[in-house]
Amino acid sequence: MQTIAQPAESVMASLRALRVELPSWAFGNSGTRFKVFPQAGVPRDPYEKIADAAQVQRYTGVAPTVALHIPWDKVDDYTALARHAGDHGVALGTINSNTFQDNDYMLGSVCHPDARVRRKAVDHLLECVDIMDATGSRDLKLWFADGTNYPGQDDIRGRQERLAESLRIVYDRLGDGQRLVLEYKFFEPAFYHTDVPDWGTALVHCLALGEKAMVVLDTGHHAPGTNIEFIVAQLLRVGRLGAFDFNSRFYADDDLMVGAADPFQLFRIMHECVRGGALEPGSGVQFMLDQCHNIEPKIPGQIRSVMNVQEATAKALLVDHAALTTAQRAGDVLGANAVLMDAYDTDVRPLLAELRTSMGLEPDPRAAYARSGYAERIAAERVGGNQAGWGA
Ligand code: LRH
Ligand code: MN
Repeated sequence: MQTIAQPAESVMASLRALRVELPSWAFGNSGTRFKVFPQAGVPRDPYEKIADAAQVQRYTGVAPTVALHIPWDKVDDYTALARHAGDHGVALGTINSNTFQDNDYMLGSVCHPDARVRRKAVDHLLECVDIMDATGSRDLKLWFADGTNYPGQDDIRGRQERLAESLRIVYDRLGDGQRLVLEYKFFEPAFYHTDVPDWGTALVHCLALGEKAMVVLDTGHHAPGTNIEFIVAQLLRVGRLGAFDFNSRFYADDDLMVGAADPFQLFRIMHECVRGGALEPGSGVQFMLDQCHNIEPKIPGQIRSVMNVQEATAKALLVDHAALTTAQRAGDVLGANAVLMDAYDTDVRPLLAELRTSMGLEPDPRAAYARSGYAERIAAERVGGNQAGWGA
């Protein structure tokens, strides 16, 4: 693997400006339908989750915001929670709604046949916008588990009308500077059809709503074999890529550490992000992690994940675009592929260590965190109470 002598200042500047938002729920217990394994020191409330997220910011320097999930992160005073985040050197980010855990939502939420249930779901989404007013968050993230398990169970077209109607109510409530970001997923928990299954459906609804509606691309939400970077290129082209939920998977929505299962795919995605201007300041593209550390320690897992995003981004920023364009225009298939592979095959770890040093940070965030004794301290202190989880 080749290293890079002196990276251009523009590369270092882009890496210094990279921002990765952390999911509060990654610090709580999580698992599968088979088992949720508790871990020592897991937070018992949103305050402790934010303190743990601040550790990732402390050692990586590029993770200054924490996404909340409602009601998992419900508190009496969101302004106080935002102040607590500030005291820890971070801020509150995306507000994630949850219309997938209430008994009333068995047949859906915003797409449910019963108007009373749809109203209940919409009221929750409106409550999330109220929370955004208190936390100063820009984005309301909407993911709907809505769908059916058997053909004929419900009217697919009718459910789309209900979805559009519900989204319109929420969209019209958004204040200045606020957005809704709509996430798609091709299956699970619904196993026949999902009401927002793909980027096309999410885009159709966002275009119908207006400029404040953007699409969320969760890297674990596509059918195997999907060319995700093509979707990235297209959504950036039409100006509707609002956010990423980064994670990786070998099979389904495994929510493993981003870049762990397929670092080359993450590089190809970041290559299209560079090409499409997603790393430019003000691009409006939020890079967020959406992961579950079911068996691995959670704070180190988040630190490693942020480092994986940094590595893929650094490699993408090292692509020699002039040479690539020349080879592409000349129909030089192997030459063009080689330009991209040269960047991918570059060991960017020394460059990133140098970057961290230039930011006043330890070159190896994982080693620095391990030396801090924080893990041992929270394991000793956080005894009693209920460990946070998905509350399912
Ligand atoms: C759904 C999803 C969504 C979140 C949840 C934690 O699979 O990706 O983004 O609300 O995970
Ligand atoms: Mn997600």
